[in-house]
Amino acid sequence: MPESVYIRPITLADSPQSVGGDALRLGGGLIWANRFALIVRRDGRVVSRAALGMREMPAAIAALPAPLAAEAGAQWQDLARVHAPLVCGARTLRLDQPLVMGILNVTPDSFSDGGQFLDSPEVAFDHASAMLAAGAALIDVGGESTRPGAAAVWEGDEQRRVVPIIARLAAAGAALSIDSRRAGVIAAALDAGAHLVNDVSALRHDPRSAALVAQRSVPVVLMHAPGDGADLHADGAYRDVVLDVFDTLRAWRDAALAAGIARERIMIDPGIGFGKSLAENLALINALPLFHALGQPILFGASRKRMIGALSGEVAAHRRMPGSVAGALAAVAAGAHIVRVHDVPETVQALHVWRGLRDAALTDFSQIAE
Ligand code: PMM
Repeated sequence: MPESVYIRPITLADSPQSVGGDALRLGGGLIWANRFALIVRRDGRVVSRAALGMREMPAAIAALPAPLAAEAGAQWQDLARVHAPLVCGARTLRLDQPLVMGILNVTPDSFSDGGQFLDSPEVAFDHASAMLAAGAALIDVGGESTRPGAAAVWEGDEQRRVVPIIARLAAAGAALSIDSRRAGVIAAALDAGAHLVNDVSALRHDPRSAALVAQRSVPVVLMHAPGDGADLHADGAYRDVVLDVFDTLRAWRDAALAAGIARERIMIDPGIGFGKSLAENLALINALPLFHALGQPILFGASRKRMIGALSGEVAAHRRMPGSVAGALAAVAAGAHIVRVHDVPETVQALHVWRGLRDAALTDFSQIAE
């Protein structure tokens, strides 16, 4: 493996003013970084790591060998990339402040909400409407459980689960994403009114999906799961989980670009809980600011997942709301653009408080008295 380079923001600043302007705005959001680790890997091993201030970075990047300097220069630009809004039909979702995506699993067996909505279209519609009323910017509709060991679902069954509720919610004006890794389901969901594709296999499970997303010109979420995208929980064998997931997402982003998907329509997601141990999930969350260096909006989902249970005494999935809110806040504090959650009102309230604190920090520039 040749050498590779990474720029990981390691210190966040309250505001640019608080550090005399010596800070970079990450991903066009509300987060500013003022120290960075410049990391070089050779054959999978980290061979150098320097901690540098913002003003020291351009010279350090220029001093790298040529191919690394070009890649590091691109990452330096991409860390500060301001993302275009997502166009979802009549709705435009701005990415300059964190958004909440509400989860609607129309499955018999999802780990935390399976069976609640499959046979009750009214209950499903009411639940989605309540999430929207509580402040969800969009609803993610899924018809396949991705929990470990879940039974495979036929494409036709998956389609029958998601299409009616998508059609009904689209008619009511909701922004909607389809959580599927099958092109037939994605096409039917888009026809029914979905606006965005959320593929936990990053368009790898079904060879038809990338061309479909390109042709429909819709935004897509590329989520990381190890393996070939068939077994989403196949054990990842990572040298360094953070840098490996970064490299993999970059390769899949580039494959999506090669398939004709426009750069501004691609979002990335580290895939918390998919083929990762507790320690690996925690490392990814702590390193989330690095992922801005890919130059794509970041989506994050840890809601009610096993890691929340593992850190809190294995409480049952439906009792993991407080821990899930803590996880969403950690992601947003690292600049995640969208958090995918089950507990929308609780998460929205927490984000309002976080936003108030951020706004106060960004406008607090105590001046030296004249
Ligand atoms: N997690 C699940 C399903 N879909 N999509 C994205 N983009 N990111 C995730 O983390 C993710 C996902 C599994 O959780 P669920 O069964 O509660 O939906």
